[in-house]
Amino acid sequence: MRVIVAKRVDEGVPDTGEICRLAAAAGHEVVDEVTQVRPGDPALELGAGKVDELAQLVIQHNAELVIFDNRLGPYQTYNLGNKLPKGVAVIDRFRLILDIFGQRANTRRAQLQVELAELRYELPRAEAKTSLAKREEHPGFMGLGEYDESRKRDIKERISRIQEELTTMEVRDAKRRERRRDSGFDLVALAGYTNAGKSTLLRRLASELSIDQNEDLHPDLDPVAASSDRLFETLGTTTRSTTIDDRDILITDTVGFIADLPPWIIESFNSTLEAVYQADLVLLVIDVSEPVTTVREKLVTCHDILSARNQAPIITVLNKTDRVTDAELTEVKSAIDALAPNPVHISAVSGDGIDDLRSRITSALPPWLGERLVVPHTDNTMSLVSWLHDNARITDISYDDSGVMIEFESRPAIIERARDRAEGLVLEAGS
Ligand SMILES: Nc1nc2c(ncn2[C@@H]2O[C@H](COP(=O)(O)OP(=O)(O)OP(=O)(O)O)[C@@H](O)[C@H]2O)c(=O)[nH]1
Ligand SMILES: [Mg+2]
Repeated sequence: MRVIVAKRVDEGVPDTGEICRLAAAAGHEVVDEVTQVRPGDPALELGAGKVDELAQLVIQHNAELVIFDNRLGPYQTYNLGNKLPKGVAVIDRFRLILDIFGQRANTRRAQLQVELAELRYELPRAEAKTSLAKREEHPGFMGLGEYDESRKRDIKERISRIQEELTTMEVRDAKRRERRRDSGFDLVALAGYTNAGKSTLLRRLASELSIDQNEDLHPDLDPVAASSDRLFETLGTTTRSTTIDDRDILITDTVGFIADLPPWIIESFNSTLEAVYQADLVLLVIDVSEPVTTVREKLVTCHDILSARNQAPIITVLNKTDRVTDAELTEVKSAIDALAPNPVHISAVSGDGIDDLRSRITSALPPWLGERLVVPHTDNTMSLVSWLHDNARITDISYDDSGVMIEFESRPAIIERARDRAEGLVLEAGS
């Protein structure tokens, strides 16, 4: 659609870059923009004169849609609609983000999450309409009020049914994470602002494809798919395996972050973000090629979203170094020093710095512990040895008449399992 974007800021210079990229990501063509520096107007968001100017531009460009970068209340949306030519819709940043999510949602989970976010967006609007109708004495309005009452009930019921289904998926995911940890995998998650380069880095780090059948299917699974410069390219989760220093690692890519996301959108995507919150390590990917103030702001946004739930250690990864000079990189590093004291810098596209990143990953993962087991020869001894070959790093092994001595290093869960199995062998030999 032909679109005019509008943005109001309290002070400073309005920057319409991101809202234009979001509009493009939704498939729109931005034909013009209006901006204003002033306090928000309760009725129209912009000043009345600015809205007249906006209406003129709409006519002049034959625009079909107006997108506000600001959050619009239901009354503001209604009032603005009245000021514009008939048939021209007005939406805000959040409605636009939901539209993009809706277009990209190609898995059951993504669809449920988008629907949940939409219902949460709609609920206060239905409530506003109901209370408006109740205040009116007009009988026609009363009819509308009853309609909205039942619409409100429907929304609430649907919300709780979706939440139930998402919870079931979360339980399934949690079990899968535990299974994966039990079989010796460390879980690493990619997080970061949309367009930072997470999916590109995933493809760089993990060339092998190894995905559970019931993991969300996503176009990113296509190993030759080129990443494009579109915001919110990734919605679902994609997991691939890699091996670093003998450690089997699963890396999960997920939905990107963006500024000013209201809590109801973030909550709607919690089911996807759980992969980040429950990881052993988070790689926070930052696009270092943007202006220093933008890098800082985006880093703050990412920390805000993560800080609510994240437990894992975080490595800050400054990506796209191929686009900056050494001096620029140094400048960014010192500007974010307080937020991200020890970042790794890479180019996911050229491969620069990837080896550094790999070694930082292994040193940040929970350390492997050493263990020494002596087990008797039984029918099942060799199966324990081969299981340890698969799930641990065997540092020494010797056989004699009395049994087998195995020295190995692995994650605590594996050591626990190995001890149990060794005990089983002792019992078996004794009986
Ligand atoms: N020059 C350069 N471009 C990069 C680099 N890494 C990624 N890009 C480009 O940046 C754009 C976004 O990359 P993606 O990997 O899709 O970003 P993302 O973080 O997965 O984005 P979302 O899925 O929207 O959250 C693409 O056009 C990539 O080709 C890099 O190291 N250097
Ligand atoms: Mg992506």
